[in-house]
Order: sequence, then structure tokens, then C-alpha cells
Amino acid sequence: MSELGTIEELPKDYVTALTDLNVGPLWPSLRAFLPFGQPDRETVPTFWRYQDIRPLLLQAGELTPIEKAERRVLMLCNPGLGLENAQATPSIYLGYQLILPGEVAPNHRHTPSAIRFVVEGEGGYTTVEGEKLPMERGDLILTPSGLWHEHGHTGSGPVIWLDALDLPLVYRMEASYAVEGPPQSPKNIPDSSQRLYRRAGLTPYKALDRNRSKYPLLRYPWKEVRQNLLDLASGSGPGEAVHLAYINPETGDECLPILGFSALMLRPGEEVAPARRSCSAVLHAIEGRGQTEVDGATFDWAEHDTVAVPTYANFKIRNGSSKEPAFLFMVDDAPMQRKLGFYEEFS
Ligand code: GTQ
Repeated sequence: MSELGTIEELPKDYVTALTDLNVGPLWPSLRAFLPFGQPDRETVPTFWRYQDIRPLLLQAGELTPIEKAERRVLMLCNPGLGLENAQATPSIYLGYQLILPGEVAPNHRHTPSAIRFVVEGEGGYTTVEGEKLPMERGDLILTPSGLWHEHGHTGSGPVIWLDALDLPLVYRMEASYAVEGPPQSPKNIPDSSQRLYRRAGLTPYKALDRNRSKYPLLRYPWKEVRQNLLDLASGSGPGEAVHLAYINPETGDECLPILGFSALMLRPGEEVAPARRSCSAVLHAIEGRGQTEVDGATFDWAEHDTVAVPTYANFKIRNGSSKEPAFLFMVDDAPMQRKLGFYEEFS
């Protein structure tokens, strides 16, 4: 490969003439834009310990009333990407959100898509387009692009969940905005995970026509996902990843267009080394404890801790218990990369 010319090698008046026309030469930047072999990455493997963040989140509950916050969130920011940029990875925004008894996080909708993964507390709910979704520990709740959503809490004690949004991309496309609305009137019926999509392989008959809704299922109860992981583990051998994807039950596609969601189980004492992939990801511990190694950095995690995995990183996950299984929730940007045609796995 040959050395490419630099800006300094060009006559100053030539560079000025280009600059005056809002034009630039490619060759001095070509290798930066298209490095050989592997992208340059600024994202660093990062670890957020829930027990460190939790007291500060509860303190935010005392410092800032919900009316002054709308959403009371502490964002998980990757230091390699700049703490002000709200990026856990280049495409994934993450935050721990706190809602206190009786509070309402008012109704709005926005262009980015979001999910909530429930960390602790009972009595929280999210209403999406009139569908009231209970938020039990470990539940995955979708609030896709453009859908009205508001959060509330009718129980006692704090309710905390992890937010993940595709905000970094939508924001950088200069396409991120929100609209406020009046409180929703919830329909007085159970959410569709309890009614329309009771099990895989069955959908309401009318879903066979072409007018499928884009987001038929908005709540994935952890109780069912956990049981499914245990069933999957009992039918496969050690070393075979126990890994379930959350999907749209009508189409079989990923449930949101940009970010993907999955749940992993590690058998007691098990270590898995997933294939290196082109997407970035975050791993959030649902239950158990263990270690995650990302490009040589090792993090000791416990329940509700979160790790950022850069694109193309090597990573390994170990269950720290020889007696109990461990469960992890994963968010990645593989759905977007698959659609764009450059998703890769390396074995
Ligand atoms: O709960 O709707 O963490 O709009 C960031 C933006 C949560 C939300 C966030 C949001 C929300």
C-alpha cells in the first residue's frame, strides 16, 4: 500500500481556493475514512456498576421533581465517545430511569425508538397507544418510533428501568424530535402479551392479511423468557449458547428497525465466547454474577450492571457461580447493519 499525499504537501493557496468553495481533497483523509481491514473505533469497553449508580439515581429523585425532568434518567456515556454525547456505543443510548410512587412521566412520542428493560420495583407501568403495559422485573417494553407513550407508578418504593434508544443515530441524522400530548386513556384490557400472542406459532387470524401492524407485541414478560431459556438449555449441551432473540411475532423479524434485543443464559460455571461481530452491543446482567472480557478488559459484574462492547470486539462471558444460572440482556445494532448489508460475524 502506498503512502497517500497530505494536506501539508499541497500549496497553501490551492487549499485556500478549495476551502473557499466548500470543497476538500479526499486523499489526505481516505485512510481515516476507509482504514484497511478493520474500522478505527473510539468506543471503549466500558462498565457501569448498578450499585454505584443507584444511590445517585435515588438522589436525583430528591433533587429533581418529575415536573422538572419529564424523564428522570442518568445516562450511561461511553468515555471514548465524549460524555456529553449520550452514546453507550456509537448507535446505542442507555440510561437508568427512576420513577417514584404517584409520579407520571408525561405522554409524548418521538422519532427515535426506545425500549425499557425493568430493573427493580413493582407497580410501574408504561402506556403505549392506549395499551397499559405492566412493568415487572426483567420485562422488555417497546416504545417504537412515533408511538405515544407515558410512564406511571401506582405501587410503593422506587421503580427503576434501563432505557435503550437508537437516539445517537437519529440525532446525528438531524431527525430527532418529540411531540407532547394529553394523557392517554388506557383501554381496560390486558396487554397483548396476555391476550393476542400467548405463544409462538399462534397469531390472531387477521394477521395473515397484508395489513399487519408494525409493532403487534409491545411487552415481553421476563417470566416467560426466563422459562424459555431454561427449556432451551435443558435441550442442548454445554458450549452451545443459550440465546433467544426477541422478535415481532407476526413477521419473525427483529422487533425494532435499528436496535436488536436478545437474552442469554449461562449455565452454572459456563463460559461462552460469542463470534466477533461487526455490530456494537451492550450486555446487562439480569440475574447472577460473572465476568465479561471485552478486547482484553475484564469486568466483574453483578445483577443490573451493564457493559459496552464496541464493534468488532472480541468478548467472552463467564458465569461466576458454579451452582446457579446467570441471565443477561443484550442490545445491539445488528438489525440496522443487516438491513444495510454489512453485518458480519467472524468465527
Ligand atoms: O422514557 O420516553 O431515557 O423520551 C430518553 C428519552 C427516556 C422516555 C429516555 C425519552 C425517554
